[in-house]
Amino acid sequence: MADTAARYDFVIAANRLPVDRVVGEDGQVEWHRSPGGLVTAMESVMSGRDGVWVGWAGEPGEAPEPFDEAGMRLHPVPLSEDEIQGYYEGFSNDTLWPIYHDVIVPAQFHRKWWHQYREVNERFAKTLAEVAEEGATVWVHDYQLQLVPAFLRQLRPDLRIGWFDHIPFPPVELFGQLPWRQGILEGLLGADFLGFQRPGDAENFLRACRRYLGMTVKGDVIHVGKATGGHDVRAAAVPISVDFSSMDELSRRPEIKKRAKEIRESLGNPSALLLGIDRLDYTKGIRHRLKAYEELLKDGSLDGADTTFIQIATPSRERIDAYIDLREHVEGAVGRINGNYSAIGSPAMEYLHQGYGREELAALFLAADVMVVTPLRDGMNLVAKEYISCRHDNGGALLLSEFTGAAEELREAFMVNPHDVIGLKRTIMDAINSSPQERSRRMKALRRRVRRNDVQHWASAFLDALEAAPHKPSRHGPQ
Ligand code: ADQ
Repeated sequence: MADTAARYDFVIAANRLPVDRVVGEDGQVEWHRSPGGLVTAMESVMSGRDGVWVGWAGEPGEAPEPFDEAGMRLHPVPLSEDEIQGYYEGFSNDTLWPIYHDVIVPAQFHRKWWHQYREVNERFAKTLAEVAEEGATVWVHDYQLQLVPAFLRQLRPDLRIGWFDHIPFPPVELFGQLPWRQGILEGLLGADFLGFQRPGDAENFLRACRRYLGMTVKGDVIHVGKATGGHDVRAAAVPISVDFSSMDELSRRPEIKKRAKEIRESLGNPSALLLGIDRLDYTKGIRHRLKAYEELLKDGSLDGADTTFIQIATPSRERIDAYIDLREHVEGAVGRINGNYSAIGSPAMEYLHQGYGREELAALFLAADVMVVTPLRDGMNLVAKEYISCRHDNGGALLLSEFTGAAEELREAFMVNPHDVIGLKRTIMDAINSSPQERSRRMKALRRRVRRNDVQHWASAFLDALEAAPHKPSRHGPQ
């Protein structure tokens, strides 16, 4: 049977497919599974089901034919170079991303980007409508695809449609800035269930529906009138997590422990090793943590010859101005800190603008005394949970911004407001100076929580909520 005729009863839609295209030395194209918990979680929900993942393959132009990789069927959606600039870099990452992250940098509004966003969302919906079996479950991911639920419901009212928001949903005062706020809300309301990272995000969404669509909300359910589909939509928090057991297992391997030791030795065995691992993004608060660290070195609280801060900053969105500016700022600060405070063989900072494999990340987590997570706003922050998963020794201290989704669960972390530089400096010192007993007490509690609420738990909770969500009130009645 030709693939265009193939139908699946479980369909995932995300901006990107879970693979990266790699051209081997012999010129052969290979697809490598992308790292990260989402793929692992989706693999586990796909196993035993007849599933397909719909998304962009990462290269402009015509899409490759559907293929199998990472244990699933992958169905590419094409994007032109112009659409990558308008739908993805433009509307998704230069309009929505800043609005949804507290307008840390100003959002750019361009009508052309909005039209491209609509067109690409419609294309995704059409593809989904083609590959979904009668009555299938469709799980749409993230802010790039907020119009897909309504486009898809129009084409295929028989489907059960869920959407999960990986990033925050902004308060109405910020969301209201969007010239296309009504269109976004109507797009989302095509779903049966909308999942958010925090209860506060779901509340922000419900409030926006009341304010900008004049809708009535009962508890966490909105009734969408006949004119726009006539069904009920539930919005609730289902916080994402990590694959605890696989990170735990990985970090117990002798070669990872050996590598962790090597990392410390290569830095001159500092008394305190601090670590930051982030995409190089202005939401992550990298500038704020470097400012605090530099001041601690300057005022003599820390000795640069005996302390090292490793900052791994994965390249991200490198054609957008705000990211270009951030990179310049961070690299300037790193150069200044090292110039002023390093000793030969004992760097005050180690900065790496590169991606790493899971093994190296696990070794870094195991090596670090203090994990520094200081976002100004973050949907969840998986790095914090990965650090916890790797600390089977119950060692290490997690310093965590209260503006992450993770802060709602990870109460035993050393909490900080990254805007408060004095508080940030004090908490860094508290974390560095905390006793092994205190670290162990905190880490044990954190590990219990992440072990229980892991990524598989998240995926089942989302799918259960989607299954149970109010669907067609005429038949089942609103819940
Ligand atoms: P991100 O903003 O990308 O995710 P985060 O949750 O921290 O942020 O996830 C980043 C992932 O990339 C982690 O799994 C991390 O290990 C990995 N990573 C980071 N640097 C790396 C490097 N140099 N090499 C290899 N891997 C690296 C968005 C939202 C978050 C939300 C997630 C999931 O912004 O708030 O937690 O989605 O919903």
